[in-house]
Amino acid sequence: MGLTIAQKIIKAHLVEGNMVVGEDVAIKIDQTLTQDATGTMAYLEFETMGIDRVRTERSVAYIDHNTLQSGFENADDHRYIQSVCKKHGIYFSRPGNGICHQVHLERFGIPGKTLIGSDSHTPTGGGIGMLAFGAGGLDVAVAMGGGAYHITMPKMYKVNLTGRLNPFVTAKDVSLEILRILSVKGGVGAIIEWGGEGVSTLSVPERATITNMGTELGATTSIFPSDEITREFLIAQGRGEDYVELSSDIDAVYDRIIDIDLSTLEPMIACPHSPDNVVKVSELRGVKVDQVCVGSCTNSSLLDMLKVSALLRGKKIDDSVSMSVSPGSKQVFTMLADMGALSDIISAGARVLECACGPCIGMGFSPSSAGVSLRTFNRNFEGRSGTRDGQVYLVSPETAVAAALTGYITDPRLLGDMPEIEMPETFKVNDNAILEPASIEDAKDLEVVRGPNIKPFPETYPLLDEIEATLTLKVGDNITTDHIMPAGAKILPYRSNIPHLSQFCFTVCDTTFPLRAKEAGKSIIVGGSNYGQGSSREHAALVPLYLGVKAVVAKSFARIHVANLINAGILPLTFKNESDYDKLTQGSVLVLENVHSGIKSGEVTMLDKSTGERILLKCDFTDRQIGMLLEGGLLKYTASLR
Ligand code: MIC
Ligand code: SF4
Repeated sequence: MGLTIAQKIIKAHLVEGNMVVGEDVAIKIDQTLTQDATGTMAYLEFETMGIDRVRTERSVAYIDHNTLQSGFENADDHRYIQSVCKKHGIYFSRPGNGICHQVHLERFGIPGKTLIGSDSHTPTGGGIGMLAFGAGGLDVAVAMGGGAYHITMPKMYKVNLTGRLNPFVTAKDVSLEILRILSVKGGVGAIIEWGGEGVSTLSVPERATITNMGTELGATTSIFPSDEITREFLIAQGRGEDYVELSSDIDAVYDRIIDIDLSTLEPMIACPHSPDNVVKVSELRGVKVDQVCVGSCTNSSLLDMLKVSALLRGKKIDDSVSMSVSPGSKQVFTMLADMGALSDIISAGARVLECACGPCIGMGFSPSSAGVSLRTFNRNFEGRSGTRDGQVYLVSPETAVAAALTGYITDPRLLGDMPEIEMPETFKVNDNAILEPASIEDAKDLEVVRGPNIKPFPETYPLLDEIEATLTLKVGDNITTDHIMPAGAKILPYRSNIPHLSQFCFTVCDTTFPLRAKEAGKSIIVGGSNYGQGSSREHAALVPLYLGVKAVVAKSFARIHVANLINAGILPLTFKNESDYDKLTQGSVLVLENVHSGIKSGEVTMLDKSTGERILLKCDFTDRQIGMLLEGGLLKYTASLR
């Protein structure tokens, strides 16, 4: 039987397990990346492992999330990360050098290699044929130490592309279309492989827009073949030697095939507050827009920016709209300037922001009260923009410009003819903002610098056989990690200070939760389906751990979050019978019985003391996961093996 591209890469990196769907496989990791909002914790975890030097082929730390520096906190974290990198063999991408996924694609991505990153959009690397996964910081720390990465062997989906995109219809619209078809849960447990003759019409940055947003499908990852287009991209980056061809076998077997004819697609838009709430732009024509943001790891490539600049050339943004443009990298930014395209953006009245995540994670540029914001980003979860009642829509750069010019949601095809975009043959390569680590010899004498904002990792505890705890919070379906542990300008600077962060845990859903959880001492959280979707932030597990959360009982979990819960020693269980969810009331006292034998047999009984009823819960843990849960998380488990 033939293999898919992903299966070929997994096979070449397999360390443990059989490649049977649903079984645990451990794979060797060639590259890692971190960003600063998750990186501080990841490097603190790496340091506790006592390993001198990273054991990967390439590890890179990016500073791109926390760049506001409204106090000493971010600057301290940056300094800490920079010093850790120098000492332990990690490349350090300075603040201003760009968004991790954009820079990694440009400068480090290699087809056929494996990559894990402490950021859920690491699958962006799939655009260049990498098998790239988002993971919690602890998993990234283990990989930096040379440990394998464990995943449940995924199903294989193929999206078969035919035809070619029409003018004003873009890779972003392809992403939104697949979200419309599959929903935010539709990719769970699957790797999405993009193939078919339509693939050759898409450039690497366009492919990367699509693999980037595969994260919003809940997919394990997404990947494109590596072909002539990939080779040209690598040559243009001065890295032609990194090219390898990658394709699936003709007789590769897929669990599901979805056909998309690119020529039939129209501009699409995701409405508040979910990336799968997708309709055609033409259906929303006439909705007033207050703000437009172009950028983020989804749409900040040179191609995206050149399109924006060409459409803005000689025009003026509507008086009622505030527009921001954040180029994805220093390379994109300098090339925009050199090509004269930046001045078209500035002259039209856009506010140019630095090369960073910025408004995407609520670091400034929040919309006005109930303001309508059209963003080229990948997530529009409630409150994420920093404005609680902000109405965020996700669109392509073309649709964003159409709204900026007219003040209303507008089908970009009404803008007239799409200007011809001349892509340069080579990219301007200047890696002077990527600092190399010290040599092994020099590293010995280097000190790691810690600021006062870095607080110790929360204590984890061995799993009790009987857990009596209060149901302190009952939430519904599709709870995101932005609900569990919000980000934004006021909170993000404290990513290395779990006690401080704990005041904000779940406050998007219930402002009284942190206090109630503390008072209860031990808590159980009950959730609906797809609990923990969205980001990879392990803080969405570490902060509940700090607040005494012992278990989460849900209808189903998102992949990275469930791994983070287990890494933190919090027990994730699902309902055997989903209708039992309705029987539980917030405030009841629950008892998980015979937990030690239950997690091995796959069934745990939960007594609801307020009704006297027993509810059956299930789990399907690997031996390694059972080990982690019993010991109190991954760090203690790893120590127990020594
Ligand atoms: C996001 O887009 O939600 C983030 C911020 O990049 C997160 C990481 C984080 O919370 O630090 C992600 O996607 O994993
Ligand atoms: Fe940054 Fe937004 Fe991309 Fe997350 S999704 S890495 S916050 S740009």
